[in-house]
This record gives sequence, C-alpha cells and structure tokens, in this order.
Amino acid sequence: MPIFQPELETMPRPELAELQARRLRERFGVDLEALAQQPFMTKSRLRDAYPFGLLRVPLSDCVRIHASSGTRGKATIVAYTRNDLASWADCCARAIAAAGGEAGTVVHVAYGYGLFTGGLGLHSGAERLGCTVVPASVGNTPRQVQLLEDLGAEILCCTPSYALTIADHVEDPLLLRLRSGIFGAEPWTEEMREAVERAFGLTAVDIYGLSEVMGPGVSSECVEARAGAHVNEDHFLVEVIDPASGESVPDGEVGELVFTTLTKEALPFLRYRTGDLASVTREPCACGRTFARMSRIVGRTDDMLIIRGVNVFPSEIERVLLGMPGLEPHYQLVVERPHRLDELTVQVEGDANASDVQSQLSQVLGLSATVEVLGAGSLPRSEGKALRVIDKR
Ligand code: DLL
Repeated sequence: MPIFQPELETMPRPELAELQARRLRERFGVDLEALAQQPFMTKSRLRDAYPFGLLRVPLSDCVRIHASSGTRGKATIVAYTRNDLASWADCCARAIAAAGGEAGTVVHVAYGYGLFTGGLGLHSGAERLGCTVVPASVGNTPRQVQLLEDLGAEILCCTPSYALTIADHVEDPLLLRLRSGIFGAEPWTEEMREAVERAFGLTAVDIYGLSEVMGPGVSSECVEARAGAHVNEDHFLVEVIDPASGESVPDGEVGELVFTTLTKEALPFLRYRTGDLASVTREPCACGRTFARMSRIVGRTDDMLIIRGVNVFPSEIERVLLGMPGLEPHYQLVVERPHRLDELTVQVEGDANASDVQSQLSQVLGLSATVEVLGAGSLPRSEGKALRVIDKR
C-alpha cells in the first residue's frame, strides 16, 4: 500500500528523535531530555484565554478558526496559519493513503463541516492526496446513501456511530463500492469495528485527533495491520502519563495521552493533557511506518462511571454488549442517583433476554445494572459524536 510521505513516515527512529529534538528546541527552547520536567498545558488554561489569548501569531496571520465540540462546557477556539493548514492536510492525506486511498479515489466525507474539525480536516487531506471528495457533511441520511450509490465512493469518513446510522438506510449493500472507512472522533471498540465492517462489507480504520492539537489526523491506523493508530511524530511528540501523579508510564501501559506540537505556528502547545486514556507502542509495524502507535482510546479521565463502587468505562460496557448474540450496536447508558447510590440502566436494541445481559455485565465487569432490551430503532441515532451516557445525577 503506498505511503503518502515515506521519507517521513518510515524514517528510522534515531533520525526521528533528532528531528523531534531539533524542532522542540527551536519552538520551545526545551531539550528533549528536559521535557518531562516541563509544566503541562491544560484545556482549562485554553478556556481561560478564550478566544485568542494563547495565539502566538497575530490573528491576521490565521486563515482559519475551528472549535472543539463543546460537549463538556464552553467551546474552545483554535486557529491555524496557512502552514498549519498545510501540515494538517498532509496528516489527513497520510490517513487516507493508510486506508488505501490514492489520487483518483472517490472519498465521501460525512463528518460535520463547520467549526468541528472533522469535515474540513478530512476534506483537505483528500484534496491534498488528489482524491475526488464528496463533501456530504452530516444529515439527510437517505441522501447520503443515494450519493454513495451514485458516485461510487470507495472510502467513507464519518463517526462510527454515524456509519451505523447510514447503514440503517442501505437497502442493497451490493450497490455500494465502499472498501474502507476512516472512523473516529468518538470512542469505539473492536466489537463496534466488526459491526460496522459487517454492515458495509468494508475495512474500518481508526483516526484520532483533537481540535486543541490540530483535529483529525494526529494519528491514524494503517489498513495492513489495523493494530493501533500511527502518531504523526514529526508533527506531534506523544507522552503517556499517570493522570494522578503526572509521571510518565512505560510503553504498553495505559495512561493519559499528552501531546507537544512540533510544527504548529498559531497555537503551539507544550505537553497538552488530552484527558484521553490509551497506551503507546514503538514496536515496528507490518506496514513499514516507523511512527509510534496508540491503542484505542479506552476512556477519558472524566468519563469513568462509578456505579455502586465499581469503576467502569462506557467502552467496557460496549464490549460486553456487542459480544453478545442478538444485540445491536445501538445502546445508551442512563445514570441516576435516586437515593444516594448511583444506578445504571443499560438500554440496548436487539433481541435477547434482559436478564442474560444483566448477568453477563455482572460476570464480566462486576457491574449491577438494570437492562432494557428495546426493539430496533427505539434509541436515538447519531449524526456526529454519539451521546452514550445520559447522566441524570
Ligand atoms: O473529534 C477530531 C476528529 C475528527 C478526530 C474526526 C477524528 C475524526 P474534538 O471535537 O476536539 O476533535 O474532540 C476530540 O474526541 O479528545 C477524544 O476524546 C475523542 N476522539 C477523537 N478521535 C477519537 C478516536 C475531534 N478515534 C476528542 N477514538 C478527543 C476515541 C476519539 N475517541
């Protein structure tokens, strides 16, 4: 499978470390060896500087504004210079190439266009690679299917939950030419990957990113190995820390991802704490890329549920549900606190015995929950980031 920028993406690791050290010194005046002693940058500092307080260039040098989705409080504003947009397009072009795209491939982008980085990010990457982009954005799902059929897209880009919403409207999968999907922007599991792949008959890869660091394409999976998302380490230096102590954790161990931007001009960050939990490996990959790979995001530092003393991430519940025959990949977790203790109701679509699901959750996760198995189409469908947890506490 062709690699978009092989001179960078397959760079021997010692050379890569030199490149990173040089860029870190130039941007921040910090030696690579001294990085771990530097203070962290946080989302709340970015919020306090709303909207433009942390810009390192005059606003007139910025050619684009985006914002984080703002599901947890006020949106944070980010800005890009022309060079920032070019690096971002490179990263997304790498992602599309890693998913098997090349010049001439029809790419259907059904991430939202607008302040959200998903749509325009993948769009620019597809153009950069020379693909033919269908800028469908989100919504009007029947029309999405029509466009997929009529224009023959081979690659679909959207959130995994929106992919399932689109799949609901596909009447004849044989009319589609999709071979890969580039899915991200929300947590999803291997079980969800299998569900999406089955629904469309495509190969699904993970793409990760966040507006504060850039947008989609901070890291992305290769279709050959599908064994973790390659971090674009020439642009982003990745660390994994213990969220409680701030100390770094060894490769392979889960902790909070921290990124330092090595090339960004408008909004460079030293040691930005993402709140996302994952592990990192620097082992070689079958695809030939030398960049470190991240595991899936297993949760966020702020989305762990504590149900009667049992700590659980929504993704763990997803794995149990989708591992059971008869259940569909549509679910919602309702947390309430009627009398001082947290109570969890798991609502899931499908055809299974609620008590079987209940005992599976209890056996695998030690979790006591009320389970409601609902008919097809009962739960709200997502167009962007799915709302999995309804917290009524
Ligand atoms: O969601 C950027 C993006 C767009 C990524 C399209 C991938 C595809 P934000 O709206 O700022 O940016 O949200 C960032 O979303 O901190 C994670 O918690 C979550 N997230 C993003 N990608 C993944 C993923 C975009 N592949 C926040 N798996 C991040 C799990 C993800 N969570």
